Amino acid sequence: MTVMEQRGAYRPSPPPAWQPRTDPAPLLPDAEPYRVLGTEAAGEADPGLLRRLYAELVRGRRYNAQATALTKQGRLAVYPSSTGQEACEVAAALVLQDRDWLFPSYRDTLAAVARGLDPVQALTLLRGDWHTGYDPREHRVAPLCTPLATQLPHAVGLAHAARLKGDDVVALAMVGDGGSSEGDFHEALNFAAVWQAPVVFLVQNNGFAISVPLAKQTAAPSLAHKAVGYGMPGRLVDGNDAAAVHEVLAAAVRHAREGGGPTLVEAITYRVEAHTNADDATRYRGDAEVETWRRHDPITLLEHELTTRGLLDDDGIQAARDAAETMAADLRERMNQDPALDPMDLFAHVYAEPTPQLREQQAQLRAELEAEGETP
Ligand SMILES: Cc1ncc(C[n+]2csc(CCOP(=O)(O)OP(=O)(O)O)c2C)c(N)n1
Repeated sequence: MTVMEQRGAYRPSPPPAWQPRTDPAPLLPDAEPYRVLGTEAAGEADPGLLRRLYAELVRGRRYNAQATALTKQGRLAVYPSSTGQEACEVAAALVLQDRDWLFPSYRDTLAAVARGLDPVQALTLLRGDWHTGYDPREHRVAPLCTPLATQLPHAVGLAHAARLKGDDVVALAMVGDGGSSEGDFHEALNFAAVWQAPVVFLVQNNGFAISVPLAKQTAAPSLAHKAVGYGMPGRLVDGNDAAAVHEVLAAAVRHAREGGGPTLVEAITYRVEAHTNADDATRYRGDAEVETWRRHDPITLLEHELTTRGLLDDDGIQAARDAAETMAADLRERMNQDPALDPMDLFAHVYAEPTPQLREQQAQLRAELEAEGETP
């Protein structure tokens, strides 16, 4: 048979059937960030929860101010303030049950404190005294994580393992907009969706990764849209509206707990202070932008809602401020005491079985301390 004859015998058939594996429409975020305060939805919010959120926001703001002051007094090496982002911090802590796990980044000290961590212990790492500074298992708060996004695969691993063991545990992992450009972000979200792990990812989009604005690090319509590519729902929320953040995160936690898999929540917020006390934010952004966000302040928004609805009066506001002041005074006093540290602790928790080199260095340090009359 000639080639032409063979061609003549060929009958094109339609390609094998194809359809999307899941319907992408329900995974897409809404066009506008979800809001509660100042809308009709606020009338349905639990007044007790709103008052609790308010007290925690006021306490959180005071904590940020005190920690920043401690850096100026040389008592704290560095502090990444979350002023302006307190709604995300507090809501993330409050939506979790005791048995759940929080995976914070370095900026999320407040979330850890709102979850019950001792305010001084939460600053140990930033004081440069000791590694994590607290037992992560006590309050189920993973170490405050400085390498960007590395806490995300940890959260997925923990949540997946808990599910395999049949434990009713949800992990909530926090990350910044800059962290969403990391490979670990991709790997964590991909595996979380493939395994349907009970994880909630909270991206606090505060506008900047140090001096880099969001537009210079992603062309995505929103960070929440990234969820669709992994096959999980993406939700967009006003990150300064504590009631809205709480509602969206609570729904995501419930969904994860019920076996529905992970959710990516993008909270639109703003870092009104510099990246840390070591940064000069005036070099990369203008006062007008900061001022616009100061007028959309999480505490003012909630206070306005509560007072106009008769759920908070001057005495209530004063009580929240007094409680915050008491916490700040205690923090100040305890942070002004020199910590008692044992240099030999350098060798603790490094390896289960120390290497010969470490043993040698340990013996050398012990001898030096003894020679100086210090008992290790
Ligand atoms: C893997 C890694 N790369 C770079 C850095 C340096 N770094 C520290 S903070 C930061 C910006 C992070 O911005 P973002 O994730 O938006 O969080 P934010 O500080 O705004 O809360 C960078 C690049 C780091 N800590 N870890």
